[in-house]
Amino acid sequence: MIIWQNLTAQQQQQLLARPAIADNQQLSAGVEDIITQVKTQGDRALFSLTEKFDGISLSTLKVSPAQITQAKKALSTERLAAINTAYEQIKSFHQAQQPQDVVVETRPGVVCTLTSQAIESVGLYIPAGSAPLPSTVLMLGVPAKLADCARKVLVCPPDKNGQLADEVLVAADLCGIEEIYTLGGAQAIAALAYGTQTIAPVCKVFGPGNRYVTEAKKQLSQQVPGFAIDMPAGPSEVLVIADGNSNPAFVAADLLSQAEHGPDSQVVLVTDSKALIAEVEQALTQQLAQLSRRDIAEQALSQSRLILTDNLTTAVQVSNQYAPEHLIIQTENPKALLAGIRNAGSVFLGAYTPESAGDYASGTNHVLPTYGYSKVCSSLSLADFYRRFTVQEITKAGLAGLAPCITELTDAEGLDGHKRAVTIRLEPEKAQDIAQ
Ligand code: HSO
Ligand code: ZN
Repeated sequence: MIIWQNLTAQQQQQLLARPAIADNQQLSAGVEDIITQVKTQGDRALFSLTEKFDGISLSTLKVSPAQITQAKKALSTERLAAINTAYEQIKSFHQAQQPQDVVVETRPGVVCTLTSQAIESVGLYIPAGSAPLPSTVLMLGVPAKLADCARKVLVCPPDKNGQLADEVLVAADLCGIEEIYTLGGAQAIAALAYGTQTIAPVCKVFGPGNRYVTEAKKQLSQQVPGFAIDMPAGPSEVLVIADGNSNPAFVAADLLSQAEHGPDSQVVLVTDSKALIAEVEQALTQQLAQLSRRDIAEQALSQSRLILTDNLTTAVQVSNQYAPEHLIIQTENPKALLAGIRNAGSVFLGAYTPESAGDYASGTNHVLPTYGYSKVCSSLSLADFYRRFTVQEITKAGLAGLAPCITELTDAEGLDGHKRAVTIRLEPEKAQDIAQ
């Protein structure tokens, strides 16, 4: 247990610092090499890198429609129904986010519009490290479908038999994704950025991935003109704010649900109740023993922090300083604390709102800023699948009204050409003189 007010400001900062991503130089050099291979050798590199990293020699990268039909047949009715229910709920929340045009007549005869257009081609990266994530297919595929992106390309690393999970294929099909490739890692991102003989390049890539994928996204977004990424990503994390009324078993279960993602997952509890910390510790030990992924969860827990604060206001401050990906507030009156929350990717209020709900099926997106980026980045939403641009139209009278303001400012900047582009339109005779 850590007593927050016994620490100096520096110690507090250190306590909340994310572990540095190890091996950085080696990692970036390795990824650079993969990118070069894909850029220069195309498909040939994709096959050889898949053999090297996934241990499987594939004869084709593209998933066929027959494989999707097969996947649908292979799944139980219950599983198909669950995928459908999650799909519908995620769709319902994202559909309501359709961007609206903004049209303003800023002065008579001057009309400015802000409008949106779907990004033409998008790449959706689905991780399959320790388990395939069909839920991520829905989180990326549903908004891509709703935005009506013309090309939606899904990539996912193969399993030991060179296959993608049936659930991944079924979810992709629901989202209307017609291009699916059995391809993962940095090589998949490089293929999406540069294109190969089989895979045409896309404009923007979305989705979480391991550190190789994240590094490839970073490098390629800097090196390929016009290639964008959704957001920087780090290991998944949760912070729970709880008080003496919280159910320790619920709190422990939430911490463990995050811890089981990976050994580098971060879990933090901040509470004003010393008794709760002791109870949560006990519940953690008890529940950990029952988890199939207890080894992974245990490693993550060894880096966990159980922090005691004087009161809940300080707990909120600690959360704002940490800026968690997920914030669960399990206090007597969680809404009262919400007003003070500044930085969090997604907030879960009350004892009956586990993170698992948002991870799978409540409707919110589970692709969220991690590693402190929730201070500046937003959770993934429909808007990320659009680009916004402005349109303006001005009448002659509108321009006449605007001219004194523009010409005064062109004078200030010494830009005669800009001034003329206005005055020439308002003095037609003079315009002819210049033309002669
Ligand atoms: N908690 C993860 C998402 C996820 N959980 C997928 C289960 N499946 C990152 O937000
Ligand atoms: Zn999760």
